[in-house]
Amino acid sequence: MTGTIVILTGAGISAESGLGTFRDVDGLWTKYDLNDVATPEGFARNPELVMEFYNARRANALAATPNAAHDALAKLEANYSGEVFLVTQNVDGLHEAAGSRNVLHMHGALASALCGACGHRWPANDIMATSDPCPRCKAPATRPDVVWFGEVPYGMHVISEALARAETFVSIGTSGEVYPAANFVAEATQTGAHTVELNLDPSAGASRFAETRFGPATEVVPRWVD
Ligand code: BV8
Repeated sequence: MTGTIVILTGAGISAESGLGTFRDVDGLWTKYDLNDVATPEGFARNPELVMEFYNARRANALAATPNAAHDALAKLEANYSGEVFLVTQNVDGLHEAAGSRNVLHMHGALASALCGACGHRWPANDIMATSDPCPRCKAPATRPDVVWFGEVPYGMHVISEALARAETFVSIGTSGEVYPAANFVAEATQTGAHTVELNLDPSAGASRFAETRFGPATEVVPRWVD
C-alpha cells in the first residue's frame, strides 16, 4: 500500500481503555437518554445535567490511557510512506496521547469548550460550568465542544476529500448507527478504495465492507497494522 489510508474510529477503540461505549450492553445510552444529554434541546432544557455528563466523561477520559489499538494506529502513521488520515467520532484524546498527529474529531472533543454566544473555542478546564465566561466575548454561555444530534459534524468537506482520494478505508470500533460517519464506507467504495471493518462483532454496516475482522481492538488492530 502507498496511497491514502482513511481510518474512522468509534467508542469501541477506547473500550479497552476503560471508557464506556454508547450502544453496548452497559453503554452510556442505557444510563442516559441521549435526548437529554446529546442534543441542543436537551442542553436548553437542563444545561447543568449536560455539563455534569460531560464533566464526568472528561474526568474518565483524562484518567484513561491509550491501548494497543491506539498505539498501533500511531505507529502506522509514523512508519507508513503515504498519508494516514484518522477521523474519530470519539471525544476523548487517546489517539493524540498515543502519538497520532493527523486526527480530526468530527464529533468534537472533551479537551475544548465552546461559546454558545460567539462560537469561540478554547481549552476546557477539567470541570466546566455554563456560567464560565467566554475568554473572547465574556458571555456566560459555555457549552461542551461536542457535536450533538441535529448539529453539523466538524470537517465534513475535508473528510469527503480524503475519502475521494483514499486507497484504503478502515472502520474501527463503531456500530455504524450514526450518520454521516456510517456512510463513509459507501463514499470510500465509490472511490474504489479497499474497505475494512475491525470490530468486536459485526456492525450494522458490516456487509458493506470488502474485508472484516472481528475481535477486541487491542488484538485485531495491531494485527491488521502489521
Ligand atoms: C447530522 C456527541 C446533518 C459527542 C454524538 C434517521 C436516519 C438516519 C440519520 C438520522 C436520522 N435521524 C437523524 C439522523 C442524523 C443523526 C443520526 O445519525 N441519528 C442516528 C441515531 C439515527 N446524526 C446527526 O444528527 C449528526 N448530524 O446528521 O447533521 C448533516 C450531516 C452531514 C453534513 C451536514 C449536515 C450528528 C451525529 C453526532 C451525534 N453526537 N455524540 C459525545 O457525546 O460523544 S453520537 C455518539 O455516537 C458518539 O459521538 C459516538 O462516537 C457515536 C457513534 O457511536 P459509536 O462510536 O459507534 O459507539 P457505539 O457504542 O454505538 O458502538 C461501539 C462499537 O464498538 C460497537 O459496534 C461494539 O461492537 C464495538 N466494540 C465494543 N468494544 C470493543 C468494540 N470493538 C472493538 N474492540 C472492543 N473492545
